[in-house]
Amino acid sequence: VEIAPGAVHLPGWLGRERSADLLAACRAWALPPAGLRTVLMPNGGRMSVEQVSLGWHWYPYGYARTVVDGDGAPVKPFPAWLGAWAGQAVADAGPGAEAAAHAPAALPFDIALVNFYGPGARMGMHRDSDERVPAPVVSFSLGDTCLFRFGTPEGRGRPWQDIELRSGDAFVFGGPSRLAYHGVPRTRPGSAPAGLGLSGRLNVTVRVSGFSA
Ligand code: MD5
Ligand code: FE
Repeated sequence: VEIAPGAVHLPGWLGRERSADLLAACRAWALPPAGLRTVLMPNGGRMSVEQVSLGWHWYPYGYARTVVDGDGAPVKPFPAWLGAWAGQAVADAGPGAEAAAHAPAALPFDIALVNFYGPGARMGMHRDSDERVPAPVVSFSLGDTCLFRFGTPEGRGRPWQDIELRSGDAFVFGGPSRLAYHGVPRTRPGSAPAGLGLSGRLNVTVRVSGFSA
């Protein structure tokens, strides 16, 4: 379902097996060292979402190889299988998401950011502009349903579209949607599928850094 040029929602794309595998991987990634942490923003606020990075460590506002704003440990490796899933989701999303016009060369996916939303956690409207290439971002959701707000590249205000993201959904942000403002105004605690065994919401975004190793 294309909700804007290059922004393609793939409901249920993960299915049961990949959902269970991704959740198990997230539980391991959450552990220290370089595990789940809250992010202190430059304005002194603390994000309500807990986060862990793979491949390159994201902090406000840049990427590093160690957890420069946490325990200082080396960032966990980015697994090749996760890049393969993201590549398959981009292919399934169709040509609009691939930003073919801008792509210098097909760089491999090399970063993932894992966000955990407990009860009451949210993410304000922002755009993801710390990566150096316009390759698509692929998002995978597990657990509680959330309200996802998708705006425009022009600013954090209206117009926007409110969409529900559910456990198992994939979302591809490519082409003209890659730099759109977006956020998560709320989750729906208790809405996770009973069989999954997750209380809260996990979102995994898979990205291309454009940095040289
Ligand atoms: C989430 N995460 O549900 C969202 C989904 C983040 C973040 O926003 O930065 O970790 S990812 C949505 C996203 C990513 C990159 C680009 C665009 C949306 N976009 O252009 O709309 O935790
Ligand atoms: Fe984002």
